[in-house]
Amino acid sequence: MPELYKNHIGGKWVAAKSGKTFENRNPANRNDLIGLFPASGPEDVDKAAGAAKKAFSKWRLVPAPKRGEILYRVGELLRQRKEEIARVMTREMGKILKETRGDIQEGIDTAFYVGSEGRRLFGETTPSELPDKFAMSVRVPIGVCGLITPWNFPMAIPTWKLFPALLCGNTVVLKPAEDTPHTAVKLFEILEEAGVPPGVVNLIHGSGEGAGAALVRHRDVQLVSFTGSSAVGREIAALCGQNLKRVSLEMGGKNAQIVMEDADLKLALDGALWGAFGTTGQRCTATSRLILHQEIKKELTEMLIGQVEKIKIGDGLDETVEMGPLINEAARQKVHDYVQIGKKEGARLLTGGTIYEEGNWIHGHFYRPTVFDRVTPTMRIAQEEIFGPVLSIIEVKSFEEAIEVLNGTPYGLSSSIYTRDVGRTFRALRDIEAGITYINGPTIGAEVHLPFGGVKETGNGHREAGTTVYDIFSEWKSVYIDYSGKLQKAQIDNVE
Ligand code: UN1
Repeated sequence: MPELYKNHIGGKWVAAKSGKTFENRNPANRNDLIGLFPASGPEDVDKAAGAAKKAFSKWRLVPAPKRGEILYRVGELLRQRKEEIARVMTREMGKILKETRGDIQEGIDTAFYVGSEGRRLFGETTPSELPDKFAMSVRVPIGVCGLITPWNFPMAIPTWKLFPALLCGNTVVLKPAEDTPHTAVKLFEILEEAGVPPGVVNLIHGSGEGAGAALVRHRDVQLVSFTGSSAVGREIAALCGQNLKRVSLEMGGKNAQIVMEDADLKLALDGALWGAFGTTGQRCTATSRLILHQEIKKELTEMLIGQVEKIKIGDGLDETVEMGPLINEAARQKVHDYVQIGKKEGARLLTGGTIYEEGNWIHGHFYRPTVFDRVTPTMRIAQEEIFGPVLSIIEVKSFEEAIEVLNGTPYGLSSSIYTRDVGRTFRALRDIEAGITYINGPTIGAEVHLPFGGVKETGNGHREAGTTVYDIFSEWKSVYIDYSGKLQKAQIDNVE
């Protein structure tokens, strides 16, 4: 019998009201059934939102430093169980152990970083324009937050949202991706053990249509924070707009790495390999376009192909494997479809472009790392997010052209340029349209204490992580205290 997992509502582990479940299988081997998880519906969401609403009345009054101390305990428990959870994560979503350990480390870093904010969470004081009057601004919690998170960072991304939401005094309902419910269960075991009071955090498993949509629509959910595809993000934004809910969206990317003729080519090669094929290309920060100056294009392309063909594909639980499978069959099909589109558009396939089904790997969703050359900036493979191990090489003649090509997509999450020229570095920092820019580093590698997010259609103007995340999860209240003992009128009594 497969293991049966549950939702977590009001401090209790409970099945979906309908009794329905869905399967969670290992993407490296579909014969490996990890367990059954509740296929929740609106009635389960309603219970979870109710529990969160009830818990909010007390949680908002717990001093922020005390809320932070609970997060320190969460961080400590995550640290103790890092290896165990890394294995759970690799088994359910496929990325290699080194990366799943990194994903949990990102959660640990977030716990300690956000926990310490409990003793800051600063507002401002400022002189009033009137005598005997005091003015300040303070942060206040929003209420019940609905968090909808993706499968590619099953620990890091939920913690980026959940920990700041809690620190600010909100309560939460989390709906993790259907492909990674097990990691979310592990996180909730830890939240419970660390002493987060019942109802403050609630976990609802299920699909976007079955559970996610009900969460977004629920009248008691005041804020929705979503990371995922642009298509779903647009729908969520529209629903939230109708009800004037706060909504924070983190969506697609079409990130590029520029390599100029003066770059350290070995360094640029290592960056491109990690950026394009780390996490099997399934990061919103992944490098999907490599913009090469014509003078170094031939040399770097040859170096790249030599390395790409050596990448060891397989089960991420094997420490010698360098690239795991894609998350599911639909994702593999999407990647394969884009490869056909690229070929039809006239791009030249240099390596990969096929499903990988050798030896033990016939039961997993493996795909060969793929590189296209002679890609032009307007081709679909250079414009649309593929979310897989496909890299498109675009040749340029100048720095100006490189920046223009980099900026020429609807997205603007991460970006990178390899050059040794200080002037170009600063021009790139000024002119690149992206939320994150790396100089002489790949497009991936964001740290939790800097703002994370993108411009243009990547997001809706918010930034997670950093000091900016607290602006998502709190409201500002301006406070005036008049101790003059008389009616004082701003703008009217302070005549020159
Ligand atoms: C994501 O791609 O969804 O910078 C998040 C990085 C990671 C976070 C990525 N620290 O790639």
